[in-house]
Amino acid sequence: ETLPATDAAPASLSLRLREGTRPEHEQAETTGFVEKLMGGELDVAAYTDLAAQQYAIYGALEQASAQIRDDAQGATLVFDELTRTPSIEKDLAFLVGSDWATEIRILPATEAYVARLLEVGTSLSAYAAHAYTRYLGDLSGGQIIKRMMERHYGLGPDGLAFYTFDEIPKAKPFKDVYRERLDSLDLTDEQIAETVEEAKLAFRLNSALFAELGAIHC
Ligand code: VER
Repeated sequence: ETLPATDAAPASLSLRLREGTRPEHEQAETTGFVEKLMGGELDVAAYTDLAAQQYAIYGALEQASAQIRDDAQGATLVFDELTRTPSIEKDLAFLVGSDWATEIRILPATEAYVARLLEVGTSLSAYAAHAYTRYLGDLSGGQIIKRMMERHYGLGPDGLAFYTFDEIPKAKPFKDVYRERLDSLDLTDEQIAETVEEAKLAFRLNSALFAELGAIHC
């Protein structure tokens, strides 16, 4: 990779996020849990456990979304069609049963992830980082995960509502709009650097969760 000339326009936030989290993405994608889940070596119980952790994570993320909406800049990043909590609730009702809320248990790595979201999630830069990491991931790799869960574990559409964005028929144009919104935020250089750092942390929190799920299911 060549360094930009000093007079070149600085890279956009969306590009800096993509480039800045590339190693962390690679790391998350290649954890044993993810590789085995994707390869059909695990079972529906492993997928269900992941869904339960995501229930807690999206509860906190979407609580932050509801608050950041009150901020003019924050509001530009909040899209109702991304909201995942009701979809995860549907998936868990199917996967676990109507008593899912008392049956699921939240792992320590999930608690740490949720704590971070509750701590910083209503700052604009941190919200941008966490929402980017999850939602653009769900619209990208998430669609591959959906196909693998269908193929290997006979799921879908019941149990896979999380990966189904009814109001986003095409991920690509939506992701383009989302990146434009990120790039239109009025952030200082310092806030941009903070956003990239927080996104790296968001990936690491996901990897730590996969490690814990791997210790249980692999
Ligand atoms: Fe990734 N992802 N991903 N991903 N992803 C893409 C883009 C992307 C993929 C594939 C792809 C995660 O895991 C996976 C994220 C975030 C995350 C492709 C494009 C696979 C196959 C897996 C694992 C099954 C995880 C765990 C995360 C974060 C929690 C983001 C944010 C993006 C958008 C990158 C950008 O800026 O364009 C094919």
